[in-house]
Amino acid sequence: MVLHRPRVAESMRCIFHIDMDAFFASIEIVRNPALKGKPVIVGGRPDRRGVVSTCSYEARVFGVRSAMPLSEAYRLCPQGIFLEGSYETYRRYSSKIIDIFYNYTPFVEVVSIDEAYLDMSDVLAEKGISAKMLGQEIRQRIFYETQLTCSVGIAANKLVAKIASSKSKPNGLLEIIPGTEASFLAPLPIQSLPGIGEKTQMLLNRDGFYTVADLQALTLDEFSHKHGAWGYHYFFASRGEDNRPVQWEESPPKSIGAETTFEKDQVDMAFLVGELKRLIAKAHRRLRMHKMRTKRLSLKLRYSNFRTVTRSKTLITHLNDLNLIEQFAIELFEENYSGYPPLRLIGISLEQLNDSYWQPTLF
Ligand code: TTP
Ligand code: MG
Repeated sequence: MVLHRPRVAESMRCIFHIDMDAFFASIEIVRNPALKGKPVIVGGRPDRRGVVSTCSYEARVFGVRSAMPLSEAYRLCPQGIFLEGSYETYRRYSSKIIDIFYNYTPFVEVVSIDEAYLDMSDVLAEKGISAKMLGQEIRQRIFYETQLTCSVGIAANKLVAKIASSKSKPNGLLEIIPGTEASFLAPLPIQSLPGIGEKTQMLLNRDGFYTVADLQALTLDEFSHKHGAWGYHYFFASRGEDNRPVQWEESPPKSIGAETTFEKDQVDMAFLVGELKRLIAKAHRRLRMHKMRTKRLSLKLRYSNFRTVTRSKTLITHLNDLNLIEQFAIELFEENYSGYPPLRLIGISLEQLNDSYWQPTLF
C-alpha cells in the first residue's frame, strides 16, 4: 500500500535523499579489501559484450562510467579490475541498508537498489537534534553495519535533496537551508535538473541556456510559451520548488528489535531482567501494531570490554503472547549471563516474523 504523508506544511518538510557511493563496486571492495584504492569495474569481462554497471571512483578518473560498453571501459582503463558482479549479494546489502532507514522512520520511499528518500520532518521534531547531526548519524550507522559509504542530501523537498546528495558525493552530506534553494541551484549546469536529458540540454544550450541561473531569468509565461507543460516543470525546478510527497510503503518489518545502552555498566540481575522486560514490551508493541508473530528471539549483550555476543532461540511455533515471549527471553538471558562481566548494553530482537496473527498457537 502506498500512502502519502501530508501532515507537515510543505515549507517545513525535511527530506533526506540517501544514495550509496559506487554501490556494486564498493561492495566488491568490502568483500575483497585487496581491491581498495584500485579501479574496480563491475559488469563483466572486458572481452565480452555488455556494459559497465558501475565502477569505483578510482576508475571514474579514467572516464569510465555506468552504461558504457565494457570494451570502451577497457580502452580507457586497461589496468581496471573487471568483475562479473553478484546481484544477489547486492540485493542483500540493499535490504540491510533499507532496514536501517526503517529504524529511523517509516516514511521511506525506496527509489532504486541503492537510493531512497526519507521524510524526517517528524523525527527531527521528536528527537530535537539538527538535520545534519541526524544525517551524519545515519551515515555512520550504515558504515558501521556495512563498511559502505553513502551521500546524503537534505532539503525541504525531494528535488533539491537529490541534487544536494549528488553534489556531496562521495561520502558526504550537504544540507540546503530552506529559502536558499534557488541560489544553490543557480550556478549548476542545466542538466543537473531532473528531466533535462542530453537532447533537451542540447536544445536549451542552442537557445543560450547553460546554467540554472539562465533558466531562473525566465518568467513562467516565457517558459510555458516555449516548452508547454514541460515549461511549468522547468520553471519550478529551476527555482528548487517541488511539492511531491515522499511515497512510503507500509511494508511489514523482517525483525523488530529494541536495545538500551546503560550510562554505567550493570551487573545487578534484577535490574537487568527489569530492563529486558521493558525492551520486550517495547518490541511487542510494534509486533502487535503490525499484527505479527515471532518464531525466534535474539538476545544481544555487550560487555564492559565492548565484546558483543548474540544468542538466539527458535521457538516451536510463532508466538504473539507477551507473557510467553517474556518468559522465553528471560530464560535465554539467564542461560547466557550470570552477572559477569558487567554489561553496557542489552538488546532483544524478535525475528522470523509472520503475519498469521489470528491463527491459534500451540500454547
Ligand atoms: P548509482 O547510484 O547511479 O551509481 P553508484 O552507486 O554506482 O555510484 P554513485 O556514487 O555515483 O551513486 O546506481 C546504483 C547501482 O545501480 C550501481 O552501483 C550499479 C547499478 N547500475 C547499473 O547496473 N547500471 C547503470 O546504468 C546504473 C546507473 C547503475
Ligand atoms: Mg549510488
